[in-house]
Amino acid sequence: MLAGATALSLLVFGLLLLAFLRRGREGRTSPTVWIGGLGVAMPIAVLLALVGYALMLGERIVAPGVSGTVVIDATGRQWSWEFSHRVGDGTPATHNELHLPAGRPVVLRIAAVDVIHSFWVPRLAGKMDAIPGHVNLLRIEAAQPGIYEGQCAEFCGSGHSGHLFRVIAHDEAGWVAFQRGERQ
Ligand SMILES: [Cu+2]
Repeated sequence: MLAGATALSLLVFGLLLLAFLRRGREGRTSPTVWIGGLGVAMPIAVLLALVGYALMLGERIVAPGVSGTVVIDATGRQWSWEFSHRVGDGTPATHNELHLPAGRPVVLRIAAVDVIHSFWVPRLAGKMDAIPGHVNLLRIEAAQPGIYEGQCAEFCGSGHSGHLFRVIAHDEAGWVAFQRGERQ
């Protein structure tokens, strides 16, 4: 977006400068060409390209089924989060601690058991509503191993301000250990 906006700005300011430099001289290009080309055709081409790119990106953000994708159930309740990691045998469900592998896409199946909550890890992804009886998908990816703070972003009662959790992104070895049920 920045590169595109910069290129368009340069073009517009360049044309403006040209108009000042050639002030008083008769232009050879008709106004219709300017309006049709730069006023109609170019915006349509730019907007179509941007819409296409946005749709592609949107699909990538929500679509599960990418190979190597880890799927985790995230369930909100008053006032805790439960995470079911569908990996390994007998991997325990965790409370208020979401474990995932760093550098790999993870699809969360987000729901709630009582009222509407909202799953939010500001450094990893946008907010996603956690709704009773309905599963919302959210694709997240932690680029680096580490701990990321998360919180409920929908007022959900008197315990809302304490409705917090953390995301623990493991490196490869840590993720293998977690899947084996070894907690560090
Ligand atoms: Cu909540």
